[in-house]
Formats: sequence, structure tokens, C-alpha cells
Amino acid sequence: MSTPENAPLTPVLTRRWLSPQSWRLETYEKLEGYTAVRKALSASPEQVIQLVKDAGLRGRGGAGFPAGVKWGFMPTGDDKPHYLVINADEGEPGTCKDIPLMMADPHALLEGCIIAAYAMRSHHCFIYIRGEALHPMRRLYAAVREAKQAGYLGHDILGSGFDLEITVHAGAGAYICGEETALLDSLEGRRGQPRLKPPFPAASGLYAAPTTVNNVETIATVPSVINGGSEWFRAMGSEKSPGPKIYSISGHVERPGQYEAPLGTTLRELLELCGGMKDGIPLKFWTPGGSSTPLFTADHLDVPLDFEGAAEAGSMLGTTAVQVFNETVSVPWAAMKWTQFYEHESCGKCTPCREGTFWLAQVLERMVDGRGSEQDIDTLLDVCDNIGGRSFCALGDAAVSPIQSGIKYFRDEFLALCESNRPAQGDGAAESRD
Ligand code: L3W
Ligand code: SF4
Repeated sequence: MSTPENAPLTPVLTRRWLSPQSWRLETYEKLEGYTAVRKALSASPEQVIQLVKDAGLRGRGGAGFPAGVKWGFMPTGDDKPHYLVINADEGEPGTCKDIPLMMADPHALLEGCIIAAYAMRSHHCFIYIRGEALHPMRRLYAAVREAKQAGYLGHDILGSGFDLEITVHAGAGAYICGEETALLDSLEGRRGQPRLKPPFPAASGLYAAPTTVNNVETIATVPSVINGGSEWFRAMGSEKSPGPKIYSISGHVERPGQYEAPLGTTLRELLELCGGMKDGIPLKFWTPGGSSTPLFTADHLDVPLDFEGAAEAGSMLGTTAVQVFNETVSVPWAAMKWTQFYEHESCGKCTPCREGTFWLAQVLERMVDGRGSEQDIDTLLDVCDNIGGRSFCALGDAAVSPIQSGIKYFRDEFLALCESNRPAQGDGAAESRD
């Protein structure tokens, strides 16, 4: 586990993606695959955890919690089974990084699972994947079979004495099952609804046993951390948010897609990578990390997109789902579409979110339809105030983000729409009436 001299920096996670048959074990092995697991299995679990802590790898699923610290919460010396659960439920609007990763490089995820499970003394790992994601699911099944045949999974892995089984489990397509405790409920066969925390999963998770839930990208990063070492990893990104990240860029850009760059890259730099704004039409607003993260505007082009930078500028890094909207898009219309999503996906467990998202959608729909009033803007903000920070899980806070930030930056547009008594105009809004 040393730092190689002159080690290449990004691309790290995507470096195999364009190789022919990148998803096959043979290709993975030719390109450094399953070398990290050998190193990890020859170290102690504590050393592996320490390396991940030293590297400063933070969760890539939205919250940015330090992975090594989370692994360190798992008890030692107990006789309960320990579980590692991979959150592959990728449902955040705009987020499309985990599915491409599993399609192109499923063995990177599996190798990361073996290392993480070894570090946490877990012998069973579940990969919880969206039920609609049939292709990546099949690819994972095939990769698990290949890894097992080659001795990377199952009994006495590579003669180390460590055993691990991986089960790929298909969810049923509810956004709330991306919340870690709802995911665990769903995995246990119940309707997925968030549980009260604490206890955190490390204390009582799947089947009430110690459990760690990590995002796909977090775990797929682990083999590189083991091979490259903590200094190499920290050479990318910023001090508190080190390492590479896959930014999913969608919307009005020339070449939407997944772009890997060090954490802290700005939208201005990302736009250069993806060919700039489509047809040169200027940027109006964007999300740094999916619809759950407050909107940014053209004034935020130079915000470093890492956990601290996004937060200091008034939003969140979230899942780095950068959705870019040009001047043709109506902000009230976009806020309505996102709100309809949250209304639909609210699990119904708590009143502020269940009732509040319904009312938010009602008010926005009449506004966008040309039947709103100035008073509706205050009503929206009032309902948002009664949801944000007052709901049982983060979905409630997420639901109010596009509305609060939309009104913060584009209040005049909401007002003009209400005063016009005409339906919202522009790209999307007109189409959705057709
Ligand atoms: C033990 C403690 N464990 C915290 C663990 C906790 C969890 C992790 C982070 O939500 C966000 C959400 C979305 N002892 C602990 C502890 N932990 N304190 O650390 O916890 P938390 O609650 O801060 O975050 P979370 O519940 O994982 C994630 C936002 O990300 N988001 C993401 C959406 C969508 C996806 C997707 O499609 N893949 O993730 C976008 O913004 O709204 O705020 O493991 O147990 N004392
Ligand atoms: Fe369910 Fe929404 Fe309450 Fe979360 S905030 S528990 S999704 S009703």
C-alpha cells in the first residue's frame, strides 16, 4: 500500500470504461483489476480502515460522510453477523453515475465490496439495485458469477481464509428506498420506509445486525485507494473533499454524459469538458447535485464543486448530478415538475411531507397554468417552511429545495407569471401542455 511515483491522476474510476468488453473479468484483470484485493487481504482489517480514513474518501451517495469513519463504527469482537449493503438504487433526478459505472466496470464495485467487507468483518454483502435497471442487474449477476469462478468470492478467497457471498437484490423502484434505512426495510421484505436514527445501521441495521450502507461509487473507488495510497488520492480534489468524482451532466449542454474530474471542479470547467451550452444559448439555472440540492445560477459558475464549496455557496454537492438549464426554461415550471416527483415519491410516513408535497404541487400547478396569484408565492414559502427541517427524513428537505431556491433567485419570474394570468412559457412548459 505505497504511493507510486508519478501516479496518474484522473481518470481513475472511468479509466477502463472505453476498453473493449470492459465489464469482463479478463479485461479487468489485464488493467490492474483484483490487485488491490490481494494487498488488502494481506493487511489487517484495521490497516485497511486506517488507509481509507487517511485517504479522506467521503461517501459519494449525497451526504459525503467519511467512509473510513463509517466503517470504524462497526463493532469488533461481537458474535453477530455483519452486513455490507451497497446502495445502487440511484433515483435522484439527474443522477446517472452508478448505473454507467456498474455497466462499464462491475468488477471495480465487486473488488471494492470484498475489500470493504473484509475491513468490516462481514461475510455477506447485498447490492440493492433499482428494479428497473435490468441491464446493469444482469451485468452484476454475470460479474458475480465470473468472480466466484475465479476464486474472488465464496469460501477462502485467494487462500486468505476470508469468506464472502454477494447477493444482488432488485428493488421495486421507489425513490425512498435510496434512503439507507428504508432500503434496509425493503431488503428485509417490508414496505420501504425510513427508520428512526439513531440507532444508526452500524449499531442496528439489516436484521438488527451491524450494517454499513455505502453508495456504489464510494465502494468502486476503494480499490484505487488501496493501490494508489492515501497521498496519491489526496493529490486530487481539495483538502476536505479529496479524490476523483463522476459528475453526471445533463440538460442543455452540447455533450451530456458522465465526466470524471477531481472534486472541486467548477461548472465553468465542466462546461469546457462537455462542449459548452447547447447551441450557445446562455445558462439560466442548474443543480450541482440533483434536484434535492438548491439551485444555482449563472453567478455560480466558479463555485468549487466539492462538499464545502457547494455548501458555502448555499447548496449541497449531493450526488454531483449537474442538470443544466438554459434561458428558455421556466423556473416555476421546472419547480413544479420536481415537486410532482417528490409528491409521487413521498412515502407517506410523516404528515409534513405527505400533505405538504401534495399542496405544493397543487399551488405550483395552478401557477404554471396561469391561475396563480402573488399570494401563492408566500403560500409556497410558508408550506416549504413547514416541511423543511420538520419531516422525518431528508426527502422533505429535498422537496422544498427547488422551490425555495427558485423563488430566492427568480422571484420576479414567479411574480410575472402570476400577474400575467397566462400559462408558463418556454421549453418544457409548452411541451408539457401539448
Ligand atoms: C453512525 C453516526 N453512522 C451519520 C451515517 C449514516 C449514513 C451516513 C450519512 O442521505 C443525502 C440526503 C439526500 N453513527 C452517524 C452515522 N452516520 N452519523 O453517515 O448520513 P446522513 O443522514 O447525513 O445522509 P443520508 O441519509 O445517507 C444522503 C442527498 O444525500 N442526496 C442524495 C440523493 C440520492 C441518492 C441516489 O440517487 N443515489 O443518494 C442528494 O442531495 O437528500 O440529504 O450512512 O448512517 N453518529
Ligand atoms: Fe416519508 Fe417524506 Fe416523511 Fe421521508 S419526509 S418519512 S419520504 S413522508
